[in-house]
Amino acid sequence: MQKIDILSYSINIPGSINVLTILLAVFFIAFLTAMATSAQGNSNGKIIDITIQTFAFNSQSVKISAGDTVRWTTMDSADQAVAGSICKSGIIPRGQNYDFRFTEPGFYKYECSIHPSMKGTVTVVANK
Ligand SMILES: [Cu+2]
Repeated sequence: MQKIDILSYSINIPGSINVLTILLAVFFIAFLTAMATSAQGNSNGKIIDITIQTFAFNSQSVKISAGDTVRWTTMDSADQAVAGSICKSGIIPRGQNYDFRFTEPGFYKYECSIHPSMKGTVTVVANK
């Protein structure tokens, strides 16, 4: 009995090692992917959220660093749209968003192309 146990144990070892090796490889690849993604996130700057609610941009004026991304999200039931000199969203339906990454320092005005009384500004300062 004991001999059989030892035999089955020694047979199982290589199988366990293979599974362990595969698991370790999978975790290692996942880890590398996570590291690469986070490094990329840093070089791409922050995400600044602006909600579009009750026909207004909130916040109406934001100050960001070059390389940051502004994300406009529509909360109104009406369609909205962001239109500036360098950013044009097209129609943003409710619950959806539009991302634009500002890479150049400057003062950017924009409005909603559907409701031009909706206005906002983005000030982009140089990334130190
Ligand atoms: Cu609008």
